[in-house]
Amino acid sequence: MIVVHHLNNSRSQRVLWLLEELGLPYEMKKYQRDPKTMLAPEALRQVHPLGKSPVLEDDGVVVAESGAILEHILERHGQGRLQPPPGSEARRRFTYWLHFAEGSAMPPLLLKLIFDRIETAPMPFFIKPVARMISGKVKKTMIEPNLTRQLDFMEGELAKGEWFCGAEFSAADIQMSFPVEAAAMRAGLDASRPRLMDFLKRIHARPAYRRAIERGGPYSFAND
Ligand SMILES: N[C@@H](CCC(=O)N[C@@H](CS)C(=O)NCC(=O)O)C(=O)O
Repeated sequence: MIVVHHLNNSRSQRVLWLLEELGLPYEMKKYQRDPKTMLAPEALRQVHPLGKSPVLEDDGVVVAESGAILEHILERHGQGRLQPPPGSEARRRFTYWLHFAEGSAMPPLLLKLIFDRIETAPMPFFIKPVARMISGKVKKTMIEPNLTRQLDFMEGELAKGEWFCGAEFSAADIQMSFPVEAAAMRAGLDASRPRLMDFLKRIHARPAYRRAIERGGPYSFAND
């Protein structure tokens, strides 16, 4: 039996979504973020030493990292579905986007979240202007140019096909959903990038996406 260790409001949503797309049976063990710190509870560290979500258990094997989890599910249970054939150009793109989502797209989004929080964090009044100045500079010189370049790049890539690997929907679209959703929620992705906005509309309309939300609960993309 597949068990998904699911933290509310988190990346494990993508794992539920893939399982729903493939129609695989699974159980969910639910964990709640600390309402103050938004961190995962200690109990997740008993499943995997890093205590992050998602974690998957499948027949005695424990797999962490959402990209690795998606690959594991496809390899063991996918029967060739939701991934382009090995050796194809689409497969090369598939591998690229699977890594890009967490390796390249998420870091600047996470940095933006942290530096936005620094600007509004409670602190002595005489430190606030300094904190705001430093944060503003880092965002302007480093984080925002990176975000803009990445969003432009993703928008351009979607001109090559309806989905990230081309004409067919794949698990790479599931993996890419998180940074695209997060960018729309907190990094200025809007109608000026119509292909990415249309991507969001199309994934939200998928029945499996909706079933995953029903089982796992809604998520806001306001946390890492
Ligand atoms: N790159 C990892 C990131 C895992 C991660 O940071 N998960 C977040 C939830 S989206 C988490 O567990 N946060 C709570 C915490 O850090 O305590 C993946 O894709 O699985």
